[in-house]
Amino acid sequence: MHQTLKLIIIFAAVLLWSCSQQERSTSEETAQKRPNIIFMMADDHAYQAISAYSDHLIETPNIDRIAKNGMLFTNASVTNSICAPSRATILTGKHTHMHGKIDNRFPFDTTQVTFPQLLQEAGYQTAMFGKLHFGNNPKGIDEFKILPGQGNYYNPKFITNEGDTTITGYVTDIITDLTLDWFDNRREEDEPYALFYLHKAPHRAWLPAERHYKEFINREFVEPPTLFDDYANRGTAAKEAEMNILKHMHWAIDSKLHPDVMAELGIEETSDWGVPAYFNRMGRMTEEQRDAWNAVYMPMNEEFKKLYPEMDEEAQMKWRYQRYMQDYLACIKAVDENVGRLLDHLEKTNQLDNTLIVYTSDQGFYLGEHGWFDKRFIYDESFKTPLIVSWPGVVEPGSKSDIMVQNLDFAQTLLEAAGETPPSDMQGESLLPILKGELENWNRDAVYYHYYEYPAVHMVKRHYGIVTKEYKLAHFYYDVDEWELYDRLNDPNEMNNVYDNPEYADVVKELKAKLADLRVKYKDSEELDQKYIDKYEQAK
Ligand code: SGN
Ligand code: CA
Repeated sequence: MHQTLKLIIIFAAVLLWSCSQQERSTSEETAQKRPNIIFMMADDHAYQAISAYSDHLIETPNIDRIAKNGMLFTNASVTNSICAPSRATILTGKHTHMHGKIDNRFPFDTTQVTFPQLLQEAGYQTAMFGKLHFGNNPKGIDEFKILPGQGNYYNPKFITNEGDTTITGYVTDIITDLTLDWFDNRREEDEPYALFYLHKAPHRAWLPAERHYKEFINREFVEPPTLFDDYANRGTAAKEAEMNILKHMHWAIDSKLHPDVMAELGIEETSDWGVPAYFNRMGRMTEEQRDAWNAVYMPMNEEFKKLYPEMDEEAQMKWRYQRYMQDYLACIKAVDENVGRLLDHLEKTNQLDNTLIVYTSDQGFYLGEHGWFDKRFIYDESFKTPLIVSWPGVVEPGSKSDIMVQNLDFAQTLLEAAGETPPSDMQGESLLPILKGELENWNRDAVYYHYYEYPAVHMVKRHYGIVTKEYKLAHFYYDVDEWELYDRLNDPNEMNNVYDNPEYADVVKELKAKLADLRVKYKDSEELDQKYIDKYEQAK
C-alpha cells in the first residue's frame, strides 16, 4: 500500500514536470517566433537616390541588400510630407490632424500612444539611436541616444537617458557606433527587441564625411528633365514656393561658397541665415576636420571664381544642381555604408533569420525635379517615400509591390508582426497581407494627404488631397482657394494641372466625392482645418 502510494506520487510528479516542460517550450517557441524589429529611417532620403529604385544617381549596395532579401514598395507615401509630423504618424498610426503634430513647430503630444510603448509592454527590449525631432523624449524606449532637434553632422550632441553628451566625429558613423555598442553590451538575449536606427543624414545642409566629399566633389550627375521648370500650367502654390535651387538655396552653407568669395564676386545670399549658418557649422568642426574640409572645398571655390563671371542663370543653375547632388549624395553614401555595418553585425551574430527590417525615410525629397530641393508638396517626389521591408521566411526575397501604402500603416504592421493587436483608433492598415502575398482582402484604392506648415520656411501653401493610382486631386487653401488635378499615368512628371480641362470633368466629380468620404473616414474636416489655422496664428 505504502509502496503503491509512493509510486503514484512519483508518477504524478513526473507527469506534472513533463507537462510544465512542454508548456515552457511552447511559450519559448512563441517568444522565438516574435521577430526582432529594426526600424531604419533616414531623414529626407529621396527614393531617386537608392539604387534598388534607380541607379541613375548613386549605388547603395547595402540598402539594396535589404531589398534583395525582402520587398521593395514602389508606391509608398506619407500623409504629410514633413519631418516631425511624419514621425508622429509613424509612431501613433494616426493622421497628423488626429495626433495633433501637424507641423515641425508644436511639440508632440506625449499623451498619444506610440507603438514602441506597446511593444515595450509586450516584453520587447526597445532602443532608439539618432534623430527623432519631437521636442520631447520618446516614450516606451528603454535606452535612447537622440539628437536634439535637427542635430549636427559634425561632433553632434546627444540627449540620453543619463543626460546630454557630445561625441566627436561624424554623425552617421556615430549613430551606428552607438547602436553596435548597445548590441554588444546591453542587448538582453532572452527577449525580442525593437531597435529604432534613425539617421540625420541626408538632411539639409548636407555636410558629408571627409572620405565622401573627397570622392563626390569631382562627380557629375545627370540632370532631371524638369530642372528648368517654369511652373506654367500649375497653381499659385508651385509658383510661390521657395524651394528653387537657384533662387532659394543658400550659396554659403548649402553650396559651400566661402562668404569671402561671395563678397568678392558680389553674390548676395538668398536669405539672412545662409552665411551665419556657414560659420556656425564650420565653427563646430575641430581644427583637423576644418583643415581637411578647406583642403577640398577651397579649391572648388577658386574654380568657381574663374567660372562665375561668364555664367548666365542657366549655367548657375546647372552648377548649383551639381554642387547640391555632390554633397547630398555623399551624405547618402555614409548612410549606405553604415547600414552595411549594421547588416554585417546581424549576419555575424546570426540574427538575420528572425529579424524584420524596415528601411524608409520620413518623406521623399526633390533632387532638382521642378527646379526644387526640399519636400512638403503632394507632388510625387515628396509625397512618395522609400520603403523596403525584409523578414526571412515571411517576405519573398527580391519581391516588389506597387500597392499604395503609407507611413500611417507602419505602427499596425509592426504590432501585428509582433503578435500584438493594434489599438482600434489607429487609422492605417497592417501591411502583413501584402508582405505575405495574401491580397484577397486588400481593397484600398486611394490615400489621403494633408500638409499644414504655412506661412513658414519654403512657403508651401496648405493643401489636402486624394491620390489614386491614376489621379491626384489637391485643394490648396488658406490664402488661396485652388484645385489641382494631375493625370498620373499620362503626365508622370505632374507638369499639367488638368482640373479645368472639360475632358476631366467626370474624374473631378468622382474624386471630389471620394475625397469627401476620405475626410469623413479619417475624421478630418473644415472645422479642424480652421482650428489648426487659429492655433498657428495664435502661436506667432
Ligand atoms: C530646416 C531647413 C529647411 C527644412 C526644415 C524642415 N533649413 O529649416 O530646408 O525644410 O528644416 O526639415 S536649414 O537651412 O536650416 O537646413 S525637416 O526634415 O525637419 O522637416
Ligand atoms: Ca525630413
